[in-house]
Amino acid sequence: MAFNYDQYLRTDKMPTLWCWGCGDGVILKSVIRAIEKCGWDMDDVCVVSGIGCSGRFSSYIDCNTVHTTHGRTIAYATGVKLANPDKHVIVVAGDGDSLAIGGNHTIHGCRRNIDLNFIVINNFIYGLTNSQVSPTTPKGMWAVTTQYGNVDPSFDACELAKASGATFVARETVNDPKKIEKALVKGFQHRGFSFFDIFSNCHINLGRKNKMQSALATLDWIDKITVGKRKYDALPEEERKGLFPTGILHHDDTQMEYCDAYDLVIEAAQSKTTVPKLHPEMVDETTKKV
Ligand SMILES: Cc1ncc(C[n+]2csc(CCOP(=O)(O)OP(=O)(O)O)c2C)c(N)n1
Repeated sequence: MAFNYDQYLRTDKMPTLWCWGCGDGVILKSVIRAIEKCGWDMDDVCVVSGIGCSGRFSSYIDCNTVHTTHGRTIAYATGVKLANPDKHVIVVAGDGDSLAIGGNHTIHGCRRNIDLNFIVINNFIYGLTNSQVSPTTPKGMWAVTTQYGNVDPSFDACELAKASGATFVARETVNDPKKIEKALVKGFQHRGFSFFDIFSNCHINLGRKNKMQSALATLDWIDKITVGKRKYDALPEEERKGLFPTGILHHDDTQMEYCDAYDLVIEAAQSKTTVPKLHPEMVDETTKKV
């Protein structure tokens, strides 16, 4: 039987404002299927999104939603999660939102290992505002702010997340919705900060201005720049250039989650003892050397 998406959507908001052929709808459907697979009740889910085409996510999905300010999704989501630790919080932000204006918030969300599911819809450009360069725009590409070609090296968002302390890091593309769903299910079930870098096609504001005239041409390019992690790992360094590995890139279940750590702080405060004395597992190796 066909999957019934309507029960998860605000159907009165359809059709979406996304351009025809935009990959964001593929991600929306993948998120819905992953929620269903996890058996989550929509009343227990909160979707927090920023500003941008990606920000429309919270308008379309029918659960608790917060459409927040540009670059500040993590701040809002951290508040939602700390106040409601039993709820499932999914954060959706564009590459500009999460890595430019919100880059600082992203690294500290990763560092805290708070149980958020952070989905970066990475279309390599500021989509909504018509083609300003973003931290993931490849070098040499045209953007309205880099009309002679972008000279800034781009971020590998997954490397940034991993280095910042995210305990689950995955990358997939809208060419493979089933794989997105699978990665989301694994990440949603992970207790800690789950970071998803999902490549999406913006053929309108990236593609057609960079010799990829159609949605399909942009999707072909995304296909060419991605390769499964196992294949990627087997490639010699030289051949990895211009490629991004996909799949689950990092998974560490050993780190304490932030709401759990915060419970220990509350316990310590209420018992009027210091945190290190009461909870030695919260003290890191550096502090132990005092
Ligand atoms: C504080 C602030 N600065 C700038 C803007 C204008 N603005 C809205 S969306 C956006 C960029 C969107 O790009 P991205 O985050 O990559 O998301 P996309 O639209 O591609 O999904 C900008 C600069 C804003 N709304 N608020």
